[in-house]
Amino acid sequence: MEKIQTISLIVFLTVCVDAQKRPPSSDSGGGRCSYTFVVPQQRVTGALCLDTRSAATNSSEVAALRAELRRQQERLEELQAQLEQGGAVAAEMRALRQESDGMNARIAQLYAQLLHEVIHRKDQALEQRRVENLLLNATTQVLQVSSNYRELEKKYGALTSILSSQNQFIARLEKQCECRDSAPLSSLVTSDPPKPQPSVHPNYSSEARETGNDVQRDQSASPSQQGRTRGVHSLPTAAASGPTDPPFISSPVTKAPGPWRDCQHALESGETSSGIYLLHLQAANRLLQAWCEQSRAHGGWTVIQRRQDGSVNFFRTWEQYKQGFGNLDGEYWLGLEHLYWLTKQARYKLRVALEDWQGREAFAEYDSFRLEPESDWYRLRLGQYRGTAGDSLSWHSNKAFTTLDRDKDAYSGNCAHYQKGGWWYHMCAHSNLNGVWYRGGHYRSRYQDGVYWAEFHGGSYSLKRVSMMIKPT
Ligand SMILES: [Ca+2]
Repeated sequence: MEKIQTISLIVFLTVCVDAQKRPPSSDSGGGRCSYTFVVPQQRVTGALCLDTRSAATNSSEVAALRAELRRQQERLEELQAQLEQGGAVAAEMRALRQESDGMNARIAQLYAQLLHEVIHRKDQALEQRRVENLLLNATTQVLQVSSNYRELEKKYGALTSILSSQNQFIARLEKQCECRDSAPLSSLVTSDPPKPQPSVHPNYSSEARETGNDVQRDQSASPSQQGRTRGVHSLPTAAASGPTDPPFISSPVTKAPGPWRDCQHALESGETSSGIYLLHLQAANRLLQAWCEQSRAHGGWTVIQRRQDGSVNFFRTWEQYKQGFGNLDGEYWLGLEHLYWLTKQARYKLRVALEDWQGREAFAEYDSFRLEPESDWYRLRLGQYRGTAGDSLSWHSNKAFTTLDRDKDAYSGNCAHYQKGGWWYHMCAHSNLNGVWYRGGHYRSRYQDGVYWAEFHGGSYSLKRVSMMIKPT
């Protein structure tokens, strides 16, 4: 449909038909009109022409425009989506910023803590240095005290040694005094032992005569002579020596060699005279020499200890009490180790024979006697008492042996130190036959350190002769 639109301002309309270019027969779309609006305008003086030939292309342009529009819309949507996404990113950024702020605050807090810690550590280091200094001072003091203690110990050792030699010296002086009373001056120089008194006691008389000779040999024999004696007759188990004291002097075996299990064994084998016998302890497979008392109290007694003239110092160490010391035919101690093995062989009884300075005799017998091994400090195990001297040893039963250098007694100090000899001390003693041999009976000493048996004359009376003997029951 074609018509001419009339606009109020239209002056005239010219229709131009381009018949020449587009014949009606060839135009399948029918007659197509083209309009030319001539709009008078004040500025336009000429005619306006519209070329309607481009109408066909306009539709494609429109389509293209629409497509473009759609594309633009899609792009717009895309951008909107991106914008929305951007909003999320922004929110995320905000959150991150907040988090970062929080982290900063936390870092600041940690930094403050670290500073505090550093300051604290510094204080601690100062405190540690102070404690270290204190420790160092204390250690120095301990070392000083320890050094002082060692020094005191050395002094104590030296004093003990001096004391021991003084005891010996006093014993020698006493002997000399006695000699001065009964012998010419010349005999004082040779330090001869007291001459035995044949009338003192019939049981001791023969023994005492021998003693005089033995002691003389012990005191005056030259080292070479003694060495020769030992070279010939000494036993490997019978030697013990101290730094200052004479060693255990082995004497020649005066009797026919057995060897015997003990003196009772020798007696039963017909050896009826007293003297030194060679014994063989089968349990320990060891040989030892001992004095056998074959006449007193029915004989068969193995003498394990004897005092009679003060010729031997009994203020000795553990090792010496363990191995034995003295003169077998004079004063001696048989040795704890030998005693242990001896009394292991059978059940033995103990007889303690005592004699005072007036010649009065007494004895104490115990129906069993044995020692525990050295690991139990040679603890004494004693049986029932009988006798005339009184019981001054049962109090010491079940007690360990104590010496100058090994304190096993119940007293706060060392009993052996005060009583000057090894013994089975309890809280010190009711008896000690290994003390200082004082001449004359009652003695004056700061300590109760004589050869005493409390039930027989008390603790301040030092006995003249004592012996301890054992025999199987
Ligand atoms: Ca003690």
